[in-house]
Amino acid sequence: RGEEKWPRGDQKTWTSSMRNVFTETSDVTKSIVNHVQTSLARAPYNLDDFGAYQAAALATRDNLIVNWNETQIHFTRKQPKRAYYLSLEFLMGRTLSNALLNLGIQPQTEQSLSSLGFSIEDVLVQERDAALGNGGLGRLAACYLDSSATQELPVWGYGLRYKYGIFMQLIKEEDGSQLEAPDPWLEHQNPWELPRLDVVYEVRFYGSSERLNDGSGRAVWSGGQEVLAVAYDVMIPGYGTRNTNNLRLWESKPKRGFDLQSFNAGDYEHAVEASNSAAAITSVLYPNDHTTFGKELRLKQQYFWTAASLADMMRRFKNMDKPINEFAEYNAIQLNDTHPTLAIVELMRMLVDEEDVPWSQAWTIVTNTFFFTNHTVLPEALEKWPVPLMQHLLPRHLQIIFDIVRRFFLSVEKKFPGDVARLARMSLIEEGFPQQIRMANLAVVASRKVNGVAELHSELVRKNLFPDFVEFFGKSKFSNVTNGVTPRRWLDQCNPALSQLITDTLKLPRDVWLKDLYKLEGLLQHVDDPKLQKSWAAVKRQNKERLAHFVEQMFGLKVDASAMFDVQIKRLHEYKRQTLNILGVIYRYLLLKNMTPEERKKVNKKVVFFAGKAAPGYYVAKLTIRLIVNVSRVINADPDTNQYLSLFFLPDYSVSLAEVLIPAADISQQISTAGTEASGTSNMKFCLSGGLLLGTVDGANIEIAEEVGEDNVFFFGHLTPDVDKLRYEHTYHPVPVEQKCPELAKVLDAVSSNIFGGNGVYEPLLNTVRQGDYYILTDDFDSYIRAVEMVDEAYQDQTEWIKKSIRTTAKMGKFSSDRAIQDYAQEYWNIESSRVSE
Ligand code: B1H
Repeated sequence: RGEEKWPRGDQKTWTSSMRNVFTETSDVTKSIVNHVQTSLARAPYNLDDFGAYQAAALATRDNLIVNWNETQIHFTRKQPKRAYYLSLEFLMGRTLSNALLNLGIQPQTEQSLSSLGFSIEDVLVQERDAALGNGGLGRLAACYLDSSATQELPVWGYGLRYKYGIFMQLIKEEDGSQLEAPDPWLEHQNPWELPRLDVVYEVRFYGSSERLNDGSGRAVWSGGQEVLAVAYDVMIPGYGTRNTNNLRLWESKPKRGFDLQSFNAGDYEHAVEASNSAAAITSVLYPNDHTTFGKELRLKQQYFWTAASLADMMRRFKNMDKPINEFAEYNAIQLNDTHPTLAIVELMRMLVDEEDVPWSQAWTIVTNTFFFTNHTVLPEALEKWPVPLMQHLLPRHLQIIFDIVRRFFLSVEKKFPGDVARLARMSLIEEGFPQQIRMANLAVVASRKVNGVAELHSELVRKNLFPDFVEFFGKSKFSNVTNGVTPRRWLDQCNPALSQLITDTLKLPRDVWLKDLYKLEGLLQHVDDPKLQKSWAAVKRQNKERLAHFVEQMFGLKVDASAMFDVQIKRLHEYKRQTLNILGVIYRYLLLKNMTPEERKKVNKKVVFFAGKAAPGYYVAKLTIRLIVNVSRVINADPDTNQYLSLFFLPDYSVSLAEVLIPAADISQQISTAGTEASGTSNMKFCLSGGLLLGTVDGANIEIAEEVGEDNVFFFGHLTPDVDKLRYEHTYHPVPVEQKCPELAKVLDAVSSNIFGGNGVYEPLLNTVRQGDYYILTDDFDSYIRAVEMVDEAYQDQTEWIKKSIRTTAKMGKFSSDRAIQDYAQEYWNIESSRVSE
């Protein structure tokens, strides 16, 4: 703060009273007790674990705020180029343990809590997950924030502060089906956010737009509904640095509490209507992962969020007093899928209508600012918005979209004269009743770079999704950034015993290899060391016992931690093929049933775990859950076989549940139909914890195999180029399952015969396999069963297995989100690290 004149009071008095992060245990204790007394207003003698959590969280938050504030001041002065990550989902999970790790005060806090009579494990689990996301896409955003802060990069996240996150999943006792309940995560005050009631923007909807027709291309948009966006800032600490970045989440609020005129006239309902509709915008996260829903409220969310975020960026930019033409030199915006594509149109609107920038200059700014990540090739996930809906909700934006379309058409026509079919394929507008706006095409046209999230996926993006655009813009606009995960949460925090063993083995301080994950390769030179092998196995066993204990508490059933733990945890979706897994489990069960007791003794003991939510309207996915649950009830109760095979569906999958499951897995199943899973990120997390991979040649599985070597993974199934041909065969030359795959047919018939109950309810699910079989289970089943046998065989040789496990962890360097964020920072955003002084 040096040279500047101190505006008020005596500088020394100010600065001598300012504090740094508390690192002494005694200071931590004082701070916790202080919060119990004042913030919580609770009596210390009857404080429960939840109260202790709240006080510890508030004490930790004070430290975060100090660093966060310093970081914001630092970057405001420094004026570097900044990057913004726009994501409708941030699946953060719990914060306290991560904040303690990153601040470097975990041991002190543990000690302090212990002296106050609390165990840190019991305190940490009091925290509710912040579950503002569906799955991989949202968790990726959270990992990227962690890595950006850790690498001291000026990156902010922008999202929505949903009142309700992803729904809570219950399993009905009567029939094993999924029930949804709300997730009121803000019920207790949330210590991890700072309400910025002073950071507010007005966002308009509906109304009308009049073009000025003065040759400038400008228009005036007026009338309609105005809603306020209020900022809530979530502090994102870096690991081993003071740098603490910001995630800004917007909450919607009515501009006026209620309509006074109606209120005075006694029409109270009408008086609060507008206020209810404003508050509704950020009330709930849409839970339909991978499918567009076409609902007005969702489009309202998207515009509300992008408009507030851009207004905020523009204000920050203007405070720097740079010419508007330099906007793209100071701002990079990453679009996390097409959900924030309206930001492109909104920036055009701001530049043209409000900043008086000529269209072509505005377009140059826009096309230098945006970057677009595609996360899926599934057609049902590609967003399209009906033109009439856009016209109604955002009339000015529709004009701008049509202006973009017109100019783009001219440039395509110039390069490929008369190629009408090409124009139709590339158009941002899909013809039909109604016409629809193709958001992905708009995002591609307006972005500087477009990327997929793993090598194979990026290739499919180029070859299948946007081939015409590759031809038009050139190859260099399309590239790949393979996903990554943060090793802080996904190794050190969730698997502390393994982290310690790695530190001891590498003889490197933990903070060195946790920031440079390629250092894990150093494990390779110790693979043959029997001592390491033994400790490695012991850590896995310990994690399995932790999970076994957890499941025993939940189900009241004994879980054998000496059995192989086989895990598939992810959203329920046909393309992810949980159905293949459960049919494989049934196949194994039927085999066991037919064995003599003597034969059974030779079988590899196995416990299978599933977890995951199904979108509330996704009938087949919900049936799959119901089948898994009911199969588990039968199998676990069968005294002939239950020592050898048991099965659990763990309800309400979450980040926190993943943190218990992943370290305990011997093997994970990553078995999507080839060419459908863009990347997958849990595959990386399992491998990081030494869980081997049973999977298809898909997404990031391929790159994992490249790193660890094919003999350390279990691959099966048809390859991507075969899939279309197989689907064609299914449609035009169908062969009955009985003929094509008799083993599978027997399994399907067993389910049909109601040995798992259901009275025929599973037929629609079974028929997805018997007829059409879009996800090619009938083609992959035999190869899947053989791969599972290979896994069983490999597990018999424990020493070899442990070596595979060590080799797998050792080669995970590439899959750190630090590497991924470096790729984005260098190849895309062109931003630089800058450290906040100590
Ligand atoms: C992924 C989504 C997704 N891809 C639409 N696409 C959504 C699409 O609510 N929606 O409308 C929500 C989510 N999510 C996942 O992204 C991929 O399936 C994974 O393979 C990938 O690892 C992950 C992160 O890139």
